[in-house]
Amino acid sequence: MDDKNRVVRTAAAQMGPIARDEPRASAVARMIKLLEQAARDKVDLVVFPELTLTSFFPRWFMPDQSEVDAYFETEMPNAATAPLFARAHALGIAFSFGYAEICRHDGRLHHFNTSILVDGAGQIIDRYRKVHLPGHTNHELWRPFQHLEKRYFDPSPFGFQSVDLLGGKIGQAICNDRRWPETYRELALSGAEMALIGYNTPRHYPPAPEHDHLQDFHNHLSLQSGAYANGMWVIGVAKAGLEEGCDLIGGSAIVAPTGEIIAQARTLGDEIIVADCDLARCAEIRTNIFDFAQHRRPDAYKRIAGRTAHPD
Ligand code: CDT
Repeated sequence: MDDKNRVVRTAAAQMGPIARDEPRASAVARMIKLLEQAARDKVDLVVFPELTLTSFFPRWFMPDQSEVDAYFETEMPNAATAPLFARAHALGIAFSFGYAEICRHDGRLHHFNTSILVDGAGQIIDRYRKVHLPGHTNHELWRPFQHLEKRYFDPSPFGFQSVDLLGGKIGQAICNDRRWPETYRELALSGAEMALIGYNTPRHYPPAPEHDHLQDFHNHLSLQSGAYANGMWVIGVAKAGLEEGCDLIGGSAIVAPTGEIIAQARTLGDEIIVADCDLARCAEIRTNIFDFAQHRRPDAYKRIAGRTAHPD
């Protein structure tokens, strides 16, 4: 492959709040509007946030599983999202978005927090299921709002991967994954030159409210350090704004392999930001300071893959 000029014109399509009673058709119509805006900008790839089709429902404790399941999709595309697939196909634009997925795996039904990547011909070419599920399992009444991802989703057994698209290798991760250095390193080791990461991040973190003022900083710190230490483009995309009384940060950003923010959202609503992401620029980092083959020392990193708890 010619490593010169592998530019993927990429849009981060930030979404504003989605109301609890907002139908999927409305969210999809908003997505199509952003897609068409991106098309006017000659974009190749549009990246939407985590759980794009509905309100961020893990903030509510729902004792009735059928009420929970109503937020999930059992097939993709489906009637609600078909117009998005059709429009993107007509425009020849690749896109990714997150949704709650029920699927059969290993003989039983699983609930995953999922993100798919769709190519310009409308084919789903990658399905990523969230590895790091934050929050808690039980209804905790002391919190002003819940974060029940550990209750409503199964952690992914599939790990991280990247796929061929637009002349490069592209991988996905979801929200809390972006805070973990292992996410980017796993993606980079799978060959990823660009990571697509949607998020829903409340400004208020009930267990440590003294960190609330650092939410935007920690968001960019994670995206930028992940990009730099792995020599990859990182596209961070928020669902932002005041959603059902919960303040979600914005700050969607396109980060270069040098760790620099190239484009950043200014609002907390539906907004696209666009950048020409030259995948050949990954080599600036990967053939120098982070030349994995030359300088990585996996023999010294055995604990990383060996256990999930700290040894006492
Ligand atoms: N969606 C998601 O993963 N949000 C978390 C919120 C903090 S943990 C309760 C995040 O890491 O942004």
